Amino acid sequence: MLALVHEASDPKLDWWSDQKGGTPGNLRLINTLENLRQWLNEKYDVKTRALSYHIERGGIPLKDAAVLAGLGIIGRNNLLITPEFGPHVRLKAMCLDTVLDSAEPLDFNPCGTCEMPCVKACAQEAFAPGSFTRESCRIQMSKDEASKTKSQSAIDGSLIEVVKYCRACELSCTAAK
Ligand code: B12
Repeated sequence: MLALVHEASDPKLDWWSDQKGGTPGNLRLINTLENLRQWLNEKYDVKTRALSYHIERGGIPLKDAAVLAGLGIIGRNNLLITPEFGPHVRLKAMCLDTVLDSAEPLDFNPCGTCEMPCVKACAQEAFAPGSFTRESCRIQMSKDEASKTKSQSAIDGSLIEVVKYCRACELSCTAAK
């Protein structure tokens, strides 16, 4: 399981386009994972398989996997929240043909005493029923997709069309140290 920090001060990492990887952050994760796979093979003779981002293409639910890997917990905003970086991480995973020690569950509950700015920040009130509603979130994402902007690519500097998805529930979260 790999997690890459996406600081609020570096939003370009999360901009979606037709370029390789989808986002510059995901491209970095793909490249890092490839290096790691090669190293594991050469140094330890461990065979690996990179898993797709999309569940319907053979991927896994990455937040759940990250919880099981001991990286964090699922927060009230329905995102993986880590003690070090709050929800400001993006994930990628691989399978290995070896058995690793399992992680301990984290003793970490940042949402317990929080006033839930994430719930208030959502323009679509996706948390109004008491838990996350994918359909409401999807309405916002569709709006974001319909308002693509021309921006300079963080990968090669060219002018490209990007989608800047709403991250209100992530960016309002105060869990990071
Ligand atoms: C499809 C998808 C979406 C859909 C639907 C989201 C959804 N949750 O249903 C849409 C397009 C709406 C979306 C929106 C966003 N997404 Co999205 N999305 C995905 C994708 C590709 C699959 C997620 C999925 O369908 N999971 C299965 C469903 C059933 O999961 P779920 O609804 O979240 O419910 C589970 C959890 O709540 C969990 N759970 C709840 N409590 C607990 C407790 C424990 C102990 C455990 C183990 C589990 C657990 O159990 C539920 C069932 O599995 C993943 C990548 C991946 N392969 O995982 C990224 C991913 C989840 N998205 C991500 C992000 C960042 C976003 C957005 C912020 C937009 C953006 N900028 O990209 C918003 C945030 C929405 C939100 N608050 O959840 C990140 C999350 C990073 C993080 N820190 O958590 C991921 C992991 C991708 C990545 N690049 O790393 N997304």
